Order: sequence, then structure tokens, then C-alpha cells
Amino acid sequence: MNIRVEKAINDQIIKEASSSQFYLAMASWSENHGLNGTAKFLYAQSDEERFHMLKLVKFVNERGGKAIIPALEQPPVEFENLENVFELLLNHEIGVTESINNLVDICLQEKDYSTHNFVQWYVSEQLEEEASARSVLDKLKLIDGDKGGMYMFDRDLEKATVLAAPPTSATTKA
Ligand code: OFO
Repeated sequence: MNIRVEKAINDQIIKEASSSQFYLAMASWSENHGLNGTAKFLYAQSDEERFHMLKLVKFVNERGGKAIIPALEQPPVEFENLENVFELLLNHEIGVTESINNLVDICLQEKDYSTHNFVQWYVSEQLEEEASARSVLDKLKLIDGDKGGMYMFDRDLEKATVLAAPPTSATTKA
């Protein structure tokens, strides 16, 4: 496997694993603040990020490279409020999108078209995740801390949560 592409995917593995940890911390905070629907949504997001990481691990190994499982920094324990949680989540996703775009660039520079093709799945996934984070944040801004609104928001988010299935190989859809 092309060394530069392998390194860029290993860097992306760190990002996906960190996303999973970050969202897990947000889920746990939400659960401790009585926001069970939000917690369910964020636990599912955390699982999804882990699947994104796994897909990359499997891809590198299946291509004859070596996936590196990283040590991770501890995510925050406290958040200001729910709006702050989703602002952080959106900003985090914007950063991950930049990193995926960088990976796409490297694939093109190295003429690694099969990895480029594989990475397109992440390009669309990032579009969806940014859109979803923006729409949740817009709702929270509308509610503006109203208790009744927060109750409905939390209940709606629980209903909207679809748990992701784990990939069995790099080419299986997560
Ligand atoms: Fe892995 O999709 Fe977001 O970060």
C-alpha cells in the first residue's frame, strides 16, 4: 500500500476514534442530566464513529498495510449546556470533513484511485453528519432553553435514533 496514503488513513483512524470517545463523553453527560433521548442519540453517534474507524482499520489491513490502533486523549467531562454540546459536535465534524478532504487530496496526488473510491463513502457521510448536527443545533436555538421545548426535543431525538450496524469488512456499508 502507498506509504503516504497509509499514513493519512492511520491519521484518520485517530480522528474517528477520537470522535467516538468525544461523543461517548457527550452521551454520558446527557444521561447524567436526565436527557435520555439525547443520550441515546449520542451513544448511537459514538458507535457510528467507532464503525467508521473499524472500516478504515479493515481497509488498511486488507490492502496489505498496517493499521495502528491509537491511544486517545481524555474527552471533557463537563459541558456548559446542550447547545454547547451540539456546537462542539458540529465544529468537530467540520474538522473531520477537512481531514477527509485532505485524505482525498493525498489519494489523488499519489494516484491511488481505489482508495480514492473507498474514501468517497466518508465524503458523503460527512455531508450527512454536518447537516444533521446543524439541524439539531437550529432546533436548540429555537427552543432557547424553554423547559417544555427541551422535553419535546429530547423525546424527538430518542425517536429519531437509529442504531448503526457494524461493518464486517472495509467494503461493507456501516
Ligand atoms: Fe466519522 O463521521 Fe463524523 O466524525
